[in-house]
Amino acid sequence: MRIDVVSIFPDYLAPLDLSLIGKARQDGLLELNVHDLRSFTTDKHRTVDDTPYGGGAGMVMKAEPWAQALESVAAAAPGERRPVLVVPSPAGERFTQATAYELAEEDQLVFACGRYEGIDERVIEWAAEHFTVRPMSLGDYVLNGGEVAVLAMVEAIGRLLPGVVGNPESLVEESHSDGLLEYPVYTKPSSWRDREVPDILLSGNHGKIARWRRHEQFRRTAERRPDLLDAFDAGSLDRADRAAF
Ligand code: 6GU
Repeated sequence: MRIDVVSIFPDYLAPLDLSLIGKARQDGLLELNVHDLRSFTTDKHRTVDDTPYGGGAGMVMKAEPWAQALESVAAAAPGERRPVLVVPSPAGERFTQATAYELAEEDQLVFACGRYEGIDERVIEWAAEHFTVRPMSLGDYVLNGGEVAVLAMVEAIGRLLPGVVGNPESLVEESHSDGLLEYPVYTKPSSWRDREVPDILLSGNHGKIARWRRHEQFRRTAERRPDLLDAFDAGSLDRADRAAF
């Protein structure tokens, strides 16, 4: 997969050199390029923003530097398929684990990090000629710009690429992979500061352990994220699930 990120703060994306994603880049599993939007300006002051038509607070990102940047990265498209342009915005569609799985199937993702009050809307319309455009939000709160959201989205997508996570089984049994939160986990010692690991986990009975974990998933989800249970596909419940539910 190829990922291009366009930002006026390329240094914000430096953590993508580290850890799992940094290793994936070193191993050639992921090609990731960060571009400075200002390098696509032509004026002396490298201007990327201007005042909003209609008035109001703040500044709006100008269209032409974005068009230059996006044309440049689209020209480098690695595959036959049109690249996906992800536009991080609190006004976007919600980014979920399902979105991460979808985007992990693409040949090229381009992330357009807006700042200020956003990017001139005509860029988003025009970009649909070259890209599949996906405005995406992490959740219902406001960040100062798209960069931190891109760190989160690239990590969520990158770890799903083949070979990036050493043991692919760890992707199966994690929160949100099956619509429920993860069960609690414990390690040695079995007794710590007068707190015991649940007996069942020491029993060696793997059938019982699996049922206990499933039950804990439902209990936790009901307590912390009841909205997920509303959306949970009741048709996929097996008999043990129904008992736990
Ligand atoms: Cl993707 N961008 C910004 N600027 N704020 C956000 C967000 C994204 N998701 C939640 N808040």
